[in-house]
Amino acid sequence: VTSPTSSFFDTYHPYDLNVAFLRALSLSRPDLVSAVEVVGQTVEKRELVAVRVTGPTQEGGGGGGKDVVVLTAGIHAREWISSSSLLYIAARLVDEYTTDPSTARILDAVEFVLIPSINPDGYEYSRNSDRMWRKNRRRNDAFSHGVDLNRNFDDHWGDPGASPNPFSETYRGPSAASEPETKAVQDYLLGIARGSKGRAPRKIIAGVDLHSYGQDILRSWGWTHRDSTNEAVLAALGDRAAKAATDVPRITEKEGKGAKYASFKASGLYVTSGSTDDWYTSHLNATGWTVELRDKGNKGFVLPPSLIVPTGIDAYAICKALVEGILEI
Ligand code: ING
Ligand code: ZN
Repeated sequence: VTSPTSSFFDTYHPYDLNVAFLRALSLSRPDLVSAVEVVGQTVEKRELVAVRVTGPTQEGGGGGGKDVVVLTAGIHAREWISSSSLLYIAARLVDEYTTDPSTARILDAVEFVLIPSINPDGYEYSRNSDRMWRKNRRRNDAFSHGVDLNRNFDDHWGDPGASPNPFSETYRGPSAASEPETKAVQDYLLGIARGSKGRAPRKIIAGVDLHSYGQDILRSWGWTHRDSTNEAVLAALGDRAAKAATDVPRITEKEGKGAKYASFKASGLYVTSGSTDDWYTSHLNATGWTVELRDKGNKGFVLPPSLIVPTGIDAYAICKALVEGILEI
C-alpha cells in the first residue's frame, strides 16, 4: 500500500488519509521513518504533522547530527498535487533506500523533515466547498475568510508583494506569523535548527515548498529583485534540478510523459513578501526553494489524478537533484 506504485497515487485523498499514508509508511519501515509528530494545530483545530525520513546510520559526514532537508506542501489549498507529490517522494525515498545506492547515499547523509500540508483546513475547504480556495480558513471579519499563509511568514512581512486587504487572495494577515499554521511550522523548524527537547542543534541545508502550477524552480529572493548570497551557486542548483526533472526517463504508461521545468529567481515571477522560501533563507540560513509543479496552465490547479505519478516523479527528481547538488558544494 505504501509503495510508489500503489493505487494510493491514483487519486487525491482527504487530509486525514494523507496523514494515514505517512503513518503506514512509518509502520512499514520504522528503521527509516519516524512516527508522525504533531507540529501544531490549524485554525479549525486539525493537527499539523511531520515525519522524518533518514537512513538508520546515526551521523552524516560532519559528525554530530545529520544535516536536515525540509520539504513542505499544501500551503495553498487548491494546489492538491503538492501534497500528493510529497507523499510520493516519501514513498520513493523509503522504497529506494534498499535498491538504489544514490538514494541510500542521500538518506545516509541527510534527514528529511516532511510536512505534507501546512494548510489542511484550506485543503478540505477546497475539496468540499470551493475548489479554487487558496488561503487558510481564518475568519477575518464578518465578510471575509482567509490569510495567504505564503505571505504570512516572518520575513519582510508587510513589504510590497502581499496585500493588507482581507478580501485579497494574497492577504498577508494582521501581523507576521499571525496564523497558527505559520507559527507552528516556523517554531517547529526553529526548534530543529536551535535544538529542542534535549536534541542537539541541526543545520538545515534546504527548505523546499511545493506548489502548483507553472513547472518552475524558484530561488530566493522573492521580496526583492536583488540576488541572494551565492546567487551563482543557487542558480546552478536550480538549473540542475530543472534539468533533472525535465530529463527523467519514463518507461511505463503510468509514469506518463516528461515535462519541461525552468529555474529562476522567485522575484522573476512576481515580488512576494512573507513567503516560505525567503524565510528559509533569512531565518534558517538554508537554501530556500519554491517549486511550482505541473502543469503550465492547461488544467492548472485542477490537475487530473492521472498526472499524480508523473508529477510525483518530477518532484522526486527535483528534490534529489537539489540535495545531491548541495552535498557536492
Ligand atoms: N505561486 C507562488 C505564490 O505564493 C511564489 C509563487 C512563491 C513566488 C514564493 C515567489 C515566492 O504566489 C503559487 N502558485 O502559489
Ligand atoms: Zn501556491
